[in-house]
Amino acid sequence: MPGAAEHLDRILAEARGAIAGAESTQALAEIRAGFLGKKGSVSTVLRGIGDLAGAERAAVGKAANVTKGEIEALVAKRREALEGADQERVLAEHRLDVTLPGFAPPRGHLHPTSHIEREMCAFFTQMGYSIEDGPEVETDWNNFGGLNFPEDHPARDMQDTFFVPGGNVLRTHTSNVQIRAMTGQEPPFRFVCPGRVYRHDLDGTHYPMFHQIEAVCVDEQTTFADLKGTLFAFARHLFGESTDIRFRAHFFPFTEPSAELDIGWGGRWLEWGGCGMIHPRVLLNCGIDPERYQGFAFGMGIDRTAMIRWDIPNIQLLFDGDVRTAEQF
Ligand code: FA5
Repeated sequence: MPGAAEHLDRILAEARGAIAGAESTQALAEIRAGFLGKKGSVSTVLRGIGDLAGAERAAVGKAANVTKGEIEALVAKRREALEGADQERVLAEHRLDVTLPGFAPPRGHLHPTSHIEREMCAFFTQMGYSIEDGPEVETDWNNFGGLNFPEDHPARDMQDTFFVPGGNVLRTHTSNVQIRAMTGQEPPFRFVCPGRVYRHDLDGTHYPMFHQIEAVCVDEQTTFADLKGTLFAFARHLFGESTDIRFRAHFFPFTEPSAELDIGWGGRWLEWGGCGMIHPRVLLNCGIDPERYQGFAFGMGIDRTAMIRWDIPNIQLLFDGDVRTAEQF
């Protein structure tokens, strides 16, 4: 093959220029195929050596293989450079600024009812009251009978009861815990019991499921003055020193005398709870001697307390599950 060496030199020079000018790995692969692929110029030379005479065949074959090796080396070097540049570009485009402040995850909030319930319980535990508990599905005796509600007496209708099959009720008030906690306990004692209660009731200040807290204090000398003093201190602690508080004579079968307690709220009186001296028959029902012991009890709505405290205009706002309500407290 005349001038084979020069031909291969030209191919190599051409390859050198083309490889150096390749701007992407894709372009580089196409350039490589133009020289070393099946129809590439070096491959064509290699295919032709079969027609050459012995000595020339060896020389041209060797030279072509050297050229092929040099082109492979040039391609590998250029590929490495292009891949490095690609990586640099990706890193620059997706740069992550680790000094940027992160996104704060949303924080949970106590529901206003839970918030005020804790505060109400703390007021009493600081004064030595214990915390008692009772079930929400209750016997007729603990919810009504033991509390001196006569059988078939309209007083049971005072509380729009939900009856449960089998003779039980959804407790209508936390006063059921009076019977549970006092039965078998020897005075003196004082306790509070917060919890859920249920009534067939619905308007801006009433809800079918709501929360009450009950307080009971029994010993040999507790009087109505103690009841008033405790309630006034409690109301002022929750709503402020200048709170308007009013006692209004009332009837409950389980207290005598009894009163309802109103709080001045938004230019009107809002009922907050009921109270009175525990009826001697209730003490007797719990095995406590009413000739020796006496005491007071009161109970109020916890949700109602939250409404008064934070000027929440409608009780339903507390129960519609909108986190924006809870986030305001
Ligand atoms: C009672 O439930 C008595 N057990 C309270 C009591 C305890 C009196 C101990 C004497 C001694 P009353 O039905 O008035 O009383 O309810 C008490 C308070 O619960 C109300 O003043 C009000 O604050 C709240 N309340 C009553 N019904 C609802 C309701 N449907 N939704 C929200 N709060 C209510």
